[in-house]
Order: sequence, then C-alpha cells, then structure tokens
Amino acid sequence: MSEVDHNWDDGVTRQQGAEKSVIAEEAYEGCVRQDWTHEEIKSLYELSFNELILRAQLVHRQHFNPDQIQMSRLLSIKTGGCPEDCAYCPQSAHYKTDVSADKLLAADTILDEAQRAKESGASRFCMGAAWRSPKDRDIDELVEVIESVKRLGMETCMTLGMLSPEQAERLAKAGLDYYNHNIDTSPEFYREVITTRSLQERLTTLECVRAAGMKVCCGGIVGMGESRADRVGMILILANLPEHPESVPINMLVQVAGTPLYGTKKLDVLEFVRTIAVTRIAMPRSVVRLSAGREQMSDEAQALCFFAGASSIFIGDKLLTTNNPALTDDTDLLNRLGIEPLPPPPLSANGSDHPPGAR
Ligand code: SAM
Ligand code: DTB
Ligand code: SF4
Repeated sequence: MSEVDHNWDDGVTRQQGAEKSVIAEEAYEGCVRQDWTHEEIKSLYELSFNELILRAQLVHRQHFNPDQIQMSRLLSIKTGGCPEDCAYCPQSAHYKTDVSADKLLAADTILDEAQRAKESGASRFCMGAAWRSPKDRDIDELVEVIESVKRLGMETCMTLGMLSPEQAERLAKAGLDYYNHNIDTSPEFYREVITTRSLQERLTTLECVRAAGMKVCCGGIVGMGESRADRVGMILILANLPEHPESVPINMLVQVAGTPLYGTKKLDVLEFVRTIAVTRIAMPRSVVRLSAGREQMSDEAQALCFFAGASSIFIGDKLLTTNNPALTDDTDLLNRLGIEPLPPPPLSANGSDHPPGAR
C-alpha cells in the first residue's frame, strides 16, 4: 500500500506520525480486488484499533449508507440429527445436546413464520436445514416454499448443506435469492473443527451456487480457539474467491453445552470487532453481517461492529437453535444509534449484481 506525503499546512499542531494517517490509504482501499496476500490481511489486523476502525468506516462509506442496516430473520426448517461432525454445532448427531431431531417443517408452517418475520421488519427470510445435503425430494418441497415466500415480497435465503449443480439450478429457478454456505475457518484450522466434509467440498458447492446465478452468502465463525493467523487465512479465502460473496456473515461462536467447543476460551470482543473491520476492507462491496453471538455482546460492542462496517443482522429472539436478542432490545439499540432498517429491494428476477444497501 502506498504512502502519500500529506502537506498539513493548516496551522494545527499534529501529533507525530499523523501524516501517515488513514486518509493516505483511502483512495486505494475500497477497490474490489481478488489478489490479497496473507501479509496484507495480517497487516490490517496489526494496525492500531483506531486506525483500523476508521479505515473500515471510510471504505464502508464508499459503498454503503452507514446509517442503514439490512435485517434478516432465520428459521430452522429441519432441526437436529445432522450426520456431520462440526464441533461448534448443537445440531450434529455426534454430540449430546438439548437439541432434538425433527423432520422438515410443513410448507404452511414455514410460510406462517415468514409472514411473522415480515411483520417484524425483516426484509429477508433465511431458512436453515441440518443436512449434509438435501435429497431431491426435499428440493421438490422447498421449491414451493421459495415461491410462496417470494410472493410475500421478501428476499429468500437457504442453507441446506452441500448442493449438486442440478439442485442449485432448481433452487435458483424457483427464485431463491441467496444461498448460505460458510467456509467457517482457515484451511489450517478446518480439520480441528470438521472431519466429515472438506473445505474443498464447500468451495465446490459455492461454485454450483454461482453457476446457477444465485447470490452467495459465505463467511465463518471466530472464537473457536483459532489463532489470528487462522482468522487471516479465513478472510483470505473469502476475499480471493473469483467473486466476493454478496453477503459475509461473521459469527462469534455460541458455545453450546455438549458440543466439543463448549468451554473454549472466549475471544476478546475487540478482536472480533477487528475481524469485522478487516472483512469490511477486504471485500468492500459485500454486506458484512454481525451474525451469531450478539446475545452475548454488549450494546457498545455491537455499536463498534456497526462502526467497523457491519450492516446486517439477524432479528428475532432465535437464530436456528440458540438465542438472539429480543426485537425490542434491537429496536432500542438501533434507535439509540440512529440506524434505520433497510426495506427489501423491489421484486425482480434473480441476479442483481448490486447487494441491497450498496451505493
Ligand atoms: N447444515 C448446513 C451447513 O452447515 O451448511 C446449514 C446450517 S449450519 C447451522 C449454518 C452455519 O451456522 C454454519 O456453517 C456455522 O457457520 C453457523 N453456526 C452453526 N452453529 C454455530 C454456533 N454454535 N455458533 C456460531 N455459528 C454457528
Ligand atoms: C450463519 O453464518 N449464521 C447463521 C446462518 N448463517 C444460518 C446460523 C447461526 C447459528 C447459530 C447456532 C444456532 O442457533 O443453532
Ligand atoms: Fe450439520 Fe450444518 Fe450443524 Fe454442520 S453446521 S453439524 S452441517 S447443521
């Protein structure tokens, strides 16, 4: 990154080093690029907190209105009993947790929940299923669900595990706007967390999603005991995908009793804010979601995440199986911050290349 020699000739005494300020980088940061190096991402993390957060906010303002937030509502449409062994997940059949295994919800039940989500102010309805991958007959049912939710005027998102190219095509044809499939962590740490499916398999599903023309929602989890180098490695993979995901959820691990990661040393919340900021800078036009973990965060920590460039949250008192802040608390926080919810974009065919809220 180049350093510009500023000529501060305004009569103000500046502290030593001020000429190396953030402004120098502003013209450069904010460009979309897919050639990030590990060293570059690492050096963003190593900036002073003030410098990093200000740079992230400047990048954010190049593409987004900083006082608007996108709000999604999650519903677990098929809970528990999952054959995968993701060490963070209460829905894995490998671990004994309080989550019991259910069948896929009926279409009517899902639609009622979507209606309630709309009434609570969500612009996108995200449906999650605890599958390694869906069966073709599941897709038959879900095609109808997607069409009905779209008729409510909401954006749709699903996360169903790995998809075949044909399954991705069918979901896209039904009008599914986003597919969520996370890489979760760095290639180096991945095997510590999941052994039943590889990172490469995840990348292959992301390719199918892109090829089918859906928007990609892809991010990961921090606070799993990974190192900063792993957080760098995770962002590096995301930021060097052939196209940046339109939506990047950054989850703070929600520790659930019975899962192997229960009891992991908590990550410093300022390191979490740094992760949001670095993600913001590395993928300037993507919507960064402050995803799981908000219930355990103070209002002040969340406000810092928004200042660092997060502009999307899940609303409603439940994520998939764990708790999320009450809607009244979120409304109160957003009011105090002067942040407004973003309405859903006008109904259109799949494939706008401009994420909602983007300038
Ligand atoms: N089974 C599908 C899959 O894994 O692709 C979809 C559902 S899965 C629950 C979606 C994502 O939720 C995971 O990839 C992970 O990033 C996140 N997640 C799951 N459990 C979590 C937890 N305890 N804390 C934070 N994030 C979690
Ligand atoms: C994502 O990255 N986070 C959401 C969504 N995508 C599907 C899920 C968070 C799940 C948190 C644990 C639970 O509630 O079961
Ligand atoms: Fe299954 Fe998804 Fe949970 Fe992994 S994260 S155990 S794939 S539901």
